[in-house]
Amino acid sequence: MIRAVPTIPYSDQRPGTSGLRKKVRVFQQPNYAENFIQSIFDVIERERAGATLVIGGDGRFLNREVIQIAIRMAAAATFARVVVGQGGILSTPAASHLIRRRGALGGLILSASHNPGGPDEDFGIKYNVANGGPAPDAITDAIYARTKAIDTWYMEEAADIDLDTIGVVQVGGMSVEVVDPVSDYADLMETLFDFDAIRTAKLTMAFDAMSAVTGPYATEILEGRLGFAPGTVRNGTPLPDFGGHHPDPNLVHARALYDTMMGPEAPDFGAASDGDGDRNLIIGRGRFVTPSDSLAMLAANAHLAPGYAGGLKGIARSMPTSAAADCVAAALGIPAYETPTGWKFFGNLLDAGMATICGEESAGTGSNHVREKDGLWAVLLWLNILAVTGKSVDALARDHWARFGRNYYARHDYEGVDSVAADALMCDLRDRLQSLPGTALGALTIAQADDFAYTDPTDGSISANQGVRILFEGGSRAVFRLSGTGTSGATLRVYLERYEPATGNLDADTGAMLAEIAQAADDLAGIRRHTGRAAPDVIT
Ligand code: VG1
Ligand code: CO
Repeated sequence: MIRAVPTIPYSDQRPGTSGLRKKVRVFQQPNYAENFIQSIFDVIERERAGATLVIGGDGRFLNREVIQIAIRMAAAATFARVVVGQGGILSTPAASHLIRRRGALGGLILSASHNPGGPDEDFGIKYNVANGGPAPDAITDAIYARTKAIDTWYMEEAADIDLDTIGVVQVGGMSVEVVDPVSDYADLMETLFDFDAIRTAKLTMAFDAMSAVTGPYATEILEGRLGFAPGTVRNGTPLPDFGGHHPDPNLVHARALYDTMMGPEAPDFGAASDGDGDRNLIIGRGRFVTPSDSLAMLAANAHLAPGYAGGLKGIARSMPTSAAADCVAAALGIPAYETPTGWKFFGNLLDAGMATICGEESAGTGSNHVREKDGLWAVLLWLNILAVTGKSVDALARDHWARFGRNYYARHDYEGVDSVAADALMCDLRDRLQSLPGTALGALTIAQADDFAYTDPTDGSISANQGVRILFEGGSRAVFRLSGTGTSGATLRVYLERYEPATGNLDADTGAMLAEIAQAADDLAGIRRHTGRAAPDVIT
């Protein structure tokens, strides 16, 4: 029996950089999750009959409840089959893989990624399409439009299913298949990387799963299939509140790992992943590798792994990501693409075979094996490269810089800023763009200033207003944009980059190398004047 439930629209269901993210309390309002899910189903109304839908999440607070709702609604929406991870668990890259493998129409990924979880923290819903990647703007815009008009949602009158037992059950006319969330994904990794070489190299490692979704995947692959010592995976059990921490693998929130890797007992390799398993933090013994550098180093060495032995078609990076990967692309004689922030912009390039490896400065790296960034994939590619070359992370980084030069890089985040003040700062900058070239700020001179706009080379779609770029003479850069994943106030992100050629100073302190640009960025944008903040909350 299908029940039609009358509802009224919410005005705040616009998907951001990566789906709809709100406080749990917002999602707990009557009909809130239902309205959004029904809006997704309404947008795909013509394709959904008889189709397969993948559902899974990162295990955070509210995950199971929303999965049960989504299953009942999918049955009413005439899907033929739902594939759901056991316990409601699927990492974002594993969900992407499952969508592709099962030929699903799409998937619902329940996560707020690196944002904290728990009754007073964040939840999120993201729709991915048939290629396994996040829905492109045209679809998220249509979903948002639908949320503003919705008046009814539909569900099959059925009880909750048992999410913990692998097998198939019926909900109305639809079958629900509860699957092992790890095995398909782990098998895929074995096809890409030389597990024997990694095993034989006898590397030591610490992996911090941050009490988030990667725990079961990392335990199976690293300790199970690759033979790393028990205990290599730390915080390996997904918890609804991530143990009260931010599951954000950066130098602030993964501080314990950083301290281990800088200490006397450091293993060869350290890594961490985020709430939903799509980000990675890479730290060698005594050497932190910025995500932008990691992208470049992985791209330069990817051919050492079996999955990429044939070489790369192209490298894509988001605009705020440093240009280190562009240097590698130039050396390899392959194209480099610069896209707006968010993985949804890589999908078309990957589908068209134009790019093989993609990355973002926010600790996201991935390839054409799925259509999401993939934390463990990056870790395994690093391990494969270390095993084959016999080099340490530090040596590999130094060799890379000696060949390509070094892009000193940092991101300064000002979190929970008053939205009106943040908008005013950005408007103010945008208004002055045309008059900025030629302006001197200390020793720096502005060569070019613009608001980044991207034209997708495969379908010609245009995404404008993707961040203000201030390019200085000599190749240094400051970029300003507002986050599209936060749930309270605004987060201002300021990205700072300075290129030092191979003949330059390759082993300097990043903060010192960027101090002049940071000062220029503050002077130019009036960060203190607009936000009242004297310093960033987080530097990554
Ligand atoms: C941030 C990152 C972006 C990333 C996005 C989703 O977006 O900057 O690079 O793709 O999070 O990552 P924003 O709009 O807050 O800057 V995840 O791991 O949170 O799904
Ligand atoms: Co994530």
